[in-house]
Amino acid sequence: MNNRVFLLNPPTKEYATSFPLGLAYLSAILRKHGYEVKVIDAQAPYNLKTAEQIKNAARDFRPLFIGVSLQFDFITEKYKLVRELKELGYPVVCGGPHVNILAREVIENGCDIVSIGEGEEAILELAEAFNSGRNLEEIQGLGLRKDNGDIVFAPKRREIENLDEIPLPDYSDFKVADYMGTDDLSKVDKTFFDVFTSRGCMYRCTYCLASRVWGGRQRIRSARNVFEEINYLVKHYRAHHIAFMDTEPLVNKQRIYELCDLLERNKIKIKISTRARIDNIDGDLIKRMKEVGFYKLAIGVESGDDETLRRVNRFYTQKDILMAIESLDRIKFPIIHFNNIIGFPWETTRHFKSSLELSLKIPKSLTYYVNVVTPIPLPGTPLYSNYCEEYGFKDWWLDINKQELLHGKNKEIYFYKLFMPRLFLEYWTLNFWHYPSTVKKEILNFQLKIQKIAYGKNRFFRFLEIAVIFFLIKLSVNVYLISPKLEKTIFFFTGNRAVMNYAKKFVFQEQ
Ligand code: B12
Ligand code: SF4
Repeated sequence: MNNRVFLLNPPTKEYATSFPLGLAYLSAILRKHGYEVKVIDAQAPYNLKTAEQIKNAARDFRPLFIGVSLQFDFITEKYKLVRELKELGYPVVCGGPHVNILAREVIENGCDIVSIGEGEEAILELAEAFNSGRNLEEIQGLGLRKDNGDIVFAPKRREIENLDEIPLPDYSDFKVADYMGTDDLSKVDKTFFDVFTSRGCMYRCTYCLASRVWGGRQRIRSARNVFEEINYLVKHYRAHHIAFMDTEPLVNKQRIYELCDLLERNKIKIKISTRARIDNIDGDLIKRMKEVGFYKLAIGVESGDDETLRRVNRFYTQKDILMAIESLDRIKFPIIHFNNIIGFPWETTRHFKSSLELSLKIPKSLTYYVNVVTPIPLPGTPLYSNYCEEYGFKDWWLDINKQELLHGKNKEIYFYKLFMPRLFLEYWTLNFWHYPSTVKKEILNFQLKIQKIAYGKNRFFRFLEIAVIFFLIKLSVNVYLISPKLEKTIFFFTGNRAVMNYAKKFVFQEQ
């Protein structure tokens, strides 16, 4: 019997900012059942691994099988690596968000076996089956290519009902320094540890695939179980910042109240950032959360326009957004992050104006930051399937040029990126929606206006300072539109240390 399992987060240009939670969950459950596990995160920025190093490590480890986690970024390169790993002679099993959406594509591109859905029970059953010779086709949630070439899928795997039964993620394979450049977390002014307090989302926003990845029903961990993880991170790693990364942690309010009580009773001092929908903002709850260390809320407002909000299935209005903002302002919640998406295919100047109008109504006393992106038609979402034929972007993630534009680091507009790292121009450059040049300009201007409002209201910059910086940003964008090379040449001084240090004033480290 071989009890060794090799797990891999494959290399990509999009580096990891924290430990790979998915693989940490899988290694925890495997180790609990006596398996020996080797995990490689080839995306850790201070310890990047090449394909050759990965293959050598897998060869030396002689595993029962190789498990690879897949997100869609640079997926064609990941497929290439999967095929190379197969040549080592070990079965390759793929799981993760991309597999949950496009399992057939993953098999067609060379993977032996795919695991759809949560991996904890699946990977155990799979390891046992490899050793016992059980027919893999019987294992729920698996897909594979049979000897006769047919691709078959077993029935869907049931979701894990009691999330508290899953062991806490095992981080013993990872080093903080590989991700942060230092082992001393007190030197890093950034949230490092991600915690998932629930799985699944009951909403159905048309641009999001969360419910397709995790199921359309929210399952929650108990407050005690979440507390145990936080307590472990604080005691073991001296963590001082953590982020709840699940889709909507605040849906069950009672659970968050209980968690607040546990943090307070046990005198756990930690800063927590969390995601929240506008319609889950409850003044009393947020006030209590603030008392125990919650300090940042990331809110996907998405739009200030009621028609757009309806068309993306958000089901709240600008009025509701303003009411929530008012209550956050009353509580003086430390930091709010608003995420906006503009440029949906039906949107015109009228829609952009409503979002701008909303931004102008945000009170000056609220400390907030904004992200503005154009919509990405992610595979598995209605935004993709409803528009892929009309706009000609079928299977766009398989196009390496598009991946380069979206995730590659070679498209940065120097000056713009230095001062406005929160604006994702790559998304706009991809031009899924064939914006005419007038609309492109309008989107860029809109992004800058929204940022200017946020900066003007929240930061202690002099008026002249903001005016000059935004003038230069606009100039750099316009030069870039004419010639990226020219922009690079003109704004070459942005590499200057003094300018870089000054730019830090504009960049909020914890975003
Ligand atoms: C945290 C997070 C990040 C962190 C990653 C931190 C880290 N090192 O893990 C950061 C900020 C770096 C990040 C970046 C990106 N992310 Co991200 N991210 C998330 C987020 C919020 C949570 C992911 C997570 O931790 N899940 C928890 C773990 C437990 O789940 P999991 O990894 O899926 O693993 C489970 C199963 O999938 C399965 N499984 C996974 N791997 C394997 C392997 C085997 C062999 C088996 C059997 C099972 C299995 O078992 C696990 C346990 O149940 C999700 C959205 C969400 N709320 O779900 C998006 C999400 C995963 N990200 C997404 C995207 C697109 C990206 C980016 C490409 C963003 C971009 N720039 O456009 C980059 C890619 C970076 C990269 N290469 O990893 C998409 C994925 C879409 C897709 N179909 O691939 C998601 C779903 C968000 C979305 N847009 O809807 N992300
Ligand atoms: S955007 Fe948020 S609320 Fe909407 S489906 Fe995705 S996770 Fe759920």
